[in-house]
Amino acid sequence: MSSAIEPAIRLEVADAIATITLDRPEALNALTIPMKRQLVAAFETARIDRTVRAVILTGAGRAFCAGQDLRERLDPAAPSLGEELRDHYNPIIRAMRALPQPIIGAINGVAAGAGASLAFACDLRIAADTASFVLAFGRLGLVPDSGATWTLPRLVGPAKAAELALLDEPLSAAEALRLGLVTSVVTADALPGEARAVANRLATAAPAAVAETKRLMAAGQASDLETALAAEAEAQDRLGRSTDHDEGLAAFVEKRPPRFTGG
Ligand code: LHQ
Repeated sequence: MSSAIEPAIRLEVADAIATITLDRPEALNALTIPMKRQLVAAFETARIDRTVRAVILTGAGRAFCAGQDLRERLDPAAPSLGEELRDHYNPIIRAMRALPQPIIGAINGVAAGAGASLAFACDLRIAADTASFVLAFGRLGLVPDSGATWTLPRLVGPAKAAELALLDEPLSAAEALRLGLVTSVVTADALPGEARAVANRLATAAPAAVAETKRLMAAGQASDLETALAAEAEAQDRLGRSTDHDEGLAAFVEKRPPRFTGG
């Protein structure tokens, strides 16, 4: 299935993978209000599609996303920045973090401002060697937003996060790899194939286990050890009664790859 969601978000579903493309290359995929609404809608479409086991988020053209469309902000009728965040950005980040399926950010070029925040909200990131991350908020007299104050310190540690946020220096793909912010760096030509390969691996994993892993890893960031231990036991109890767990055990004994069905 392929559908063009107006105005500049593309959603394609094929072989259990939903690919969401920010598609406004002439403005480096800078985000307008209609795009943000459609991005939330695209994640919702992926969420309720039971055939979708993994999501790829990427950008068309030479950039991943240049963040907020700054020209749109010049409109005197533009909402206040607080409204903009509460009504348009925060719902995207919530949708991404609450999505049961894992999201792979295929970072094909520069990710700036809220574009970097989108990349940080993915579960895994793969970068083209031409990609870079730049917070860019400070030079506009703003704080990092769209979850970046929460995600970035958790991804790279507080010291590096402070450096990136306060100095606004671009972080290269190579440096992002060294920090563990991205899983791998490939050429721009190889990026779509590499993203699909990782998505395929996730699409053949047990979906409930993947969803619970994503949920528990996030919850673990904000809880104490006892709470995490209890949450793991509760989830494992449920997963232990699933047919996918039976299949995993059977596959081990029969020395074959498991075929998970989501049961
Ligand atoms: C753009 C943009 C853009 C419009 C490139 N808007 N057109 C902010 C406020 C509101 C609410 C809440 O949160 C936020 C969060 C944020 O996202 S703040 C950060 C906003 N983003 C930026 O400050 C990044 C601005 N862009 C840049 O610094 C550069 O364009 C980068 C470093 C991304 C890329 O540089 P270049 O490769 O040299 O490309 P370029 O600057 O020549 O851009 C190409 C075109 O894209 C150009 O249009 P033109 O018609 O002149 O060819 C740019 O105007 C347009 N573009 N970013 N954010």
